[in-house]
Parts: sequence; structure tokens; C-alpha cells
Amino acid sequence: MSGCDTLLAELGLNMERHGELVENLGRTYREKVLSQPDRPASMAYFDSAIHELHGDRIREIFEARAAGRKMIGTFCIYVPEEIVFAAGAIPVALCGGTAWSIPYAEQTFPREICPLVKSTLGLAFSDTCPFAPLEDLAVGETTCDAKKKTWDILGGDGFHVLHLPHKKTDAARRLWLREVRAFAGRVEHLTGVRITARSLGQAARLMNRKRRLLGRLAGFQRSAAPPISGTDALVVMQVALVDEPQRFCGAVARLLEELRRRVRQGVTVARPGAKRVLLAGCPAVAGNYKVHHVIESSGALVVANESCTGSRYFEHPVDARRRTRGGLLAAIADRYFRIDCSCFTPNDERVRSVVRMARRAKADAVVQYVLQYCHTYNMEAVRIAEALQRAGLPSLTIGTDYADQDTGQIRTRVEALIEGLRS
Ligand code: BJ8
Repeated sequence: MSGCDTLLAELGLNMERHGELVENLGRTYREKVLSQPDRPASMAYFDSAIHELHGDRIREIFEARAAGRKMIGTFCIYVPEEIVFAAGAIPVALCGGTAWSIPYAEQTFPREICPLVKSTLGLAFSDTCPFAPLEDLAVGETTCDAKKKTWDILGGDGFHVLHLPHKKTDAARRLWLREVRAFAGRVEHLTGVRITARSLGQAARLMNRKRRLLGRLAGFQRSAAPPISGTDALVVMQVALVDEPQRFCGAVARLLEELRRRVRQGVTVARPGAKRVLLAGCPAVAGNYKVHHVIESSGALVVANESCTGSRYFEHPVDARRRTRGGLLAAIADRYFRIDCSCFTPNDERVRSVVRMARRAKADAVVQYVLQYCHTYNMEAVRIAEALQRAGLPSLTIGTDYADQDTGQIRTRVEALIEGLRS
């Protein structure tokens, strides 16, 4: 057993199953990410971060907890990371992106829920999630029905649910601000650390820096001759949700430097005549590269990503100029309330945003990515497809799960879309 395996065994993981999971994740990553030609050398950091998610990162968090810090598990980008950092705690996104764990969830839970929720539940119930034994608090939110009912199952003393209203009215805004303040209180109680204007301001500036860097990466991705693939940009986003933020910002800055050099040297990952695609919809968390891979191995390029593992995560900075704790909490609440998840009604902002992003990225087409049984993204796809049609932009909606069985079908549809664009 390696040193890390010993730690994982001590944490109570089922090591046989964990070995299967890691083998499965490694194979997927090799086939769908490492197999790409002409990758930037600086992607090595992000490959390693994904690889070490069940290794060095676990050890790092284990040691931080031994030194008195707390770890907070999250499942959604509505959880304000600034508050967690301001109290010296460590946020880690725990959503599952692997088909491997789904059968463990289906032994007990309905099959007819989205694969992201089933994968997350499956990791917890197969005793293979190394973060589960380390988390001091888990934070859920009232976004979709599957998630809300998941919290009833996973919940308990170590669980906090953020009530996210589903309308963007003034009353809803006030309710959300109360939720954000209550969350800050819960985190202070957990950590024993008073969150101050100073610590919140520092955390907001750090998160804003992260957002700026990711925004610049998106700029390279949508440039005329992109020096990075959409799949690699996705990997960077996946790492953003789990990595130590200072180190992560350094790694993204180095990647951007390399991308600048590539542009100067005329290095691009776009094949001649490659069609440009905006991918919009559900997030693709670590372990899930399916639709990106199909699109990019069919001769097109994902030049922008409208999702929580894309623009929704890094758009809109927090107004970090506020001077007081209350002012900063309000600025943080405002920023997160601008996220346009499909759980909102009406959600005109998102419809407009997809069209705007497609135009800005000079996309030839939009592919809407809907995880199976995700009703809100599925229904919203209809309105978005209509808006795209009015804007003269072809689109395709792909509803799928994490399994590979329908990959051939998806490829056929994507190829037909590309063929249509060519003719
Ligand atoms: S802000 S997209 S991270 S909820 S795909 S679990 S919505 S049924 S992941 Fe999400 Fe927050 Fe929204 Fe983003 Fe439900 Fe849909 Fe599954 Fe989803």
C-alpha cells in the first residue's frame, strides 16, 4: 500500500472498491483528455490535480484539519466560497461525475433522477469518497427537486441547507441575503472564527482574481484560432472547484502565459475548417468529459461553455470595495444571486446570455447539454432553442447520462449538425 492508500484505509474507505473507482476514472481521463493532440504543457498541473484528488489533495486537507482548519463539502456554485475562506475553512465541491458509482445509488434510490445526483450518492454509499470522512460540514441548496430530497437523506447535524428562492424579486433577494448571513453565522460557529470585514474583503479579492483569470482563459478559448481545447478548459474549471485557490491562480497564470506564447507562434488546436460550438446547460464535473469529447473528436471545437463548470462559475465579480462586514455580505449575496441556474422562473437572463455568448464566441452552433432527468434544463432548452433560432443560430439539444452506451448516437447527431453547418 502507498502512503496515501494507508491514509485512505484509515479514513474507512472500502479500498477494493476505491481501487476500481480510481482505475475507472484514470481510464476515462486517458481516453478523453490525455489522448488529445497538441495540449499546452502547462496542463500538466491540472492533470496532476485531477489525478491527486484522491491522493495529495486528501493528504493536504487531512493535515490542514489536524492543524485546526475545517473542511466544508459543497454541491453547487451558489455556496459563497468567500465566506468559507474568510473563516479559514476549505471548500471542496463533492458532486459526482462518474458512472462507476451510480449502481450503488440505484440499489436504494430511484433510477429516475439525474446522474450527477446518483453519482454523488453512489460515491457516498459505496464508501469510496475520500472527502466524506474529512468534511466537517456539508452544504446543500434548494435548487432542483432531486437535490432537495437528497439533503433529506444525507442531512443531519453536519448538514446546512441554503434556501435559494426561485424568483429574482426584491423579496427573494432579501430572503437570499438572510440565508447568506445565516450561512456566515453557521460557518463562524463551526470554525470558532469571527468573519470580519478584513477577512471577507481578502477572500473576495482572491475569488475575484480567480474569476478574472478564468475569464481570460475563456477569452483564449473563444479566440479566432484557440490555443486550447474546450476539453482542457473544462479540466481547468473542474480543478477550480476543488483546489487550493492561491496555488490554482498561479497555475492558471502560467497556463495563460503559455497560451499567449502559443498565439504569438500561431499554435492552435483548431483543425482547418473546424466548426465552433458553444456548449450550454448542465455542469460536467470531474470524471465527466463525455459530450466535450464527442464534439471535439468529431472535428468541431468547444469555444465557450455556458455552465457551472464554465461561465456561470466565473462571471460577475463581488464588489470587494465595501468597507463593512454587512456591506461585504450584501455584495456577496448580490453576486451569487446573479447566477442564472435554470431553477429560476422566469429565467430570461439565461436565455439572453446564451444567445449573447454564442455571438461573442462567433459560434457556428450551440449544443445544449441536458443531464437525463434534469427537468429544469430540459424544459429551458426549448425556450433557448427558440431564441437561438430567432437569432439565426443552429442548435442541438443532447439529453444524456454518464454511461457510454449512447456515445455513438450522440456522435451521429453531432456529426450531422457539423455536416449541416458545412453544407
Ligand atoms: S447552479 S446547475 S451547480 S444546481 S443537473 S443536480 S440542476 S437535476 S447541478 Fe447545478 Fe447549482 Fe444549478 Fe449549477 Fe439538479 Fe439538474 Fe442534476 Fe443539477
